[in-house]
Amino acid sequence: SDMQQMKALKTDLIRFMVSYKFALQEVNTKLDILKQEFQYIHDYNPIEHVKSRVKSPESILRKVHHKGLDLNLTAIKENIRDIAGVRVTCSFISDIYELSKMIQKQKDITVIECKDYIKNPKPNGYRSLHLIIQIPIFMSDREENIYVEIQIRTIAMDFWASLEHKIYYKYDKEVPATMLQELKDAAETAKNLDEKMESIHKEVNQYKEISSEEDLQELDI
Ligand code: 0O2
Repeated sequence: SDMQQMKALKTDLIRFMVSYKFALQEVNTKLDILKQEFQYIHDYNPIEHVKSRVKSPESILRKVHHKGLDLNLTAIKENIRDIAGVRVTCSFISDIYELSKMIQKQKDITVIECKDYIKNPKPNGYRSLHLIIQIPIFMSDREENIYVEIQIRTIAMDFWASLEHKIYYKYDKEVPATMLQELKDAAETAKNLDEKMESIHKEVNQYKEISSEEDLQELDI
């Protein structure tokens, strides 16, 4: 009957929405554990900030339309892989790759795709490391693999991307050429800053290693 159909649809929809919420919780826990473990063991924290979101229904529908998908949950689930999104900011580029490796090594995570817009920036200057992963979530009567997009960036990359995003929408996607060029220049500046910070960071680490060797000598170990 109609009533039964409505009820079934409602259950499907609720399951659909909460599965992304659960997947984000799983990923957030993993990141939090990595962050804490790193702090305890290495006395250093590669993760500055983590932010996650479930894509809004409007935004999902826009993407369905844009990609010319059938309007059903199965098609959406399989083809829109950033419904659950996590953005991680790190201090240094080396942290990004370190963190990405640690995520990819985890046995319950399947890496579907790794897009390196740091080695290959987008033409507009956008840089970030994107991982599309699948993570299992365990519910009362089933197990499901859920896609999650993890974007890993430095603070400078994030600063650039959020300004670019704002400008893109402010000009309703028709950004004047001069501003596009300015953004590209800013992306180059951000890249130079990242490289400079990385090299200073490395220098400090070398110094730290030397001085801890001295500590050991002092301790006569
Ligand atoms: P929102 O509002 O952040 O959710 P896809 O369309 O995702 O299947 P694509 O284009 O290959 O395929 O994905 P890509 O390049 O990995 O980009 C996905 C997300 O990365 C975007 O999500 C943005 O969050 C971010 N991103 C990519 N390119 C840019 C860019 O040039 N500038 C900024 N500021 N962010 C970018 P959405 O869904 O487009 O947007």
